[in-house]
Amino acid sequence: METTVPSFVLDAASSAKRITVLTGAGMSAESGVPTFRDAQTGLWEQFDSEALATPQAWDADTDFVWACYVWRMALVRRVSPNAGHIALARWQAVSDLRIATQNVDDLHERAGSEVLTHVHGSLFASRCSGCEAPYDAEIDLPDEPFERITPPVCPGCGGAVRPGVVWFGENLPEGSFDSAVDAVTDSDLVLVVGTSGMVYPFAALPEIARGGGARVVEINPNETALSRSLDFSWQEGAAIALPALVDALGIP
Ligand code: BV8
Ligand code: ZN
Repeated sequence: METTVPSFVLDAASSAKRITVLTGAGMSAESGVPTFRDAQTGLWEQFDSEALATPQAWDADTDFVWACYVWRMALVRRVSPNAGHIALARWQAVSDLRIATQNVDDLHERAGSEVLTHVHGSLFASRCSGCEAPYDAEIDLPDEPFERITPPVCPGCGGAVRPGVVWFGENLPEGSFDSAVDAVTDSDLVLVVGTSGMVYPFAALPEIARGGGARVVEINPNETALSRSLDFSWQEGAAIALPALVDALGIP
């Protein structure tokens, strides 16, 4: 069944010279990656994802938290970019389109997109929790989830290797938030795709975009904390809406 692109969205996208797309976990949902606030799958079902994504959880039970992130790496390695990721790559190939994502997966890149910034880091950028040195050795990804895995140790200082993600209470990577602010304040159109808009400072970007004169459109099947403060809320999934929009723009 053909998806109709709302006229507000099509007009804004057709006339936009510079576009920034802000993505959250919903962008990867149709690839089979559970969103951040969906109940954690499997072993971690009974744990609140926010409680797990903290330095306190890591200090309290390093092997448990490392096992959780190794499982998420394995899961992302098993899935593929969805039609939404691919549509953004098609669009970026012919337009001034930047992507700033909260997602720690690499599905935008695997679809062929260039990502301006991963404000919450990356699952595949493990580093030493002591000296911060990047850890580039292969990490064994299991076929099924393990409750506890002892993380590798840093060859340089013997510190425990940690996931390359930003936990709650940790600062964003140097300059990442500023580059996202520069992008949205320099755009005519900002798309906010697949985020509940609850995590700051990223969730402040749509408001900052509007302050900079951009039209801001949300693509999300559900209403969110941001819905009322945007120009248009398109209640549709990313893997449906984005291909329909890119097709309607006549992009190959
Ligand atoms: C920081 C990595 C200082 C780990 C994550 C005010 C200002 C500054 C900070 C704060 C503040 N108030 C509170 C804070 C502290 C905190 C915070 O925001 N807490 C929240 C809970 C209130 N923030 C921090 O600690 C941040 N650090 O602030 O440092 C600072 C201050 C100023 C400037 C710079 C620095 C660090 C936060 C980073 C936390 N780490 N991830 C990991 O992944 O394990 S955040 C985590 O949540 C993920 O990255 C995720 O992307 C992110 C947001 O979640 P969403 O992406 O929105 O996902 P969610 O599941 O919530 O929603 C999915 C959505 O998709 C839903 O709406 C659903 O309807 C939709 N959807 C479903 N299917 C589809 C779909 N949409 C489209 N298509 C579909 N098919
Ligand atoms: Zn080290």
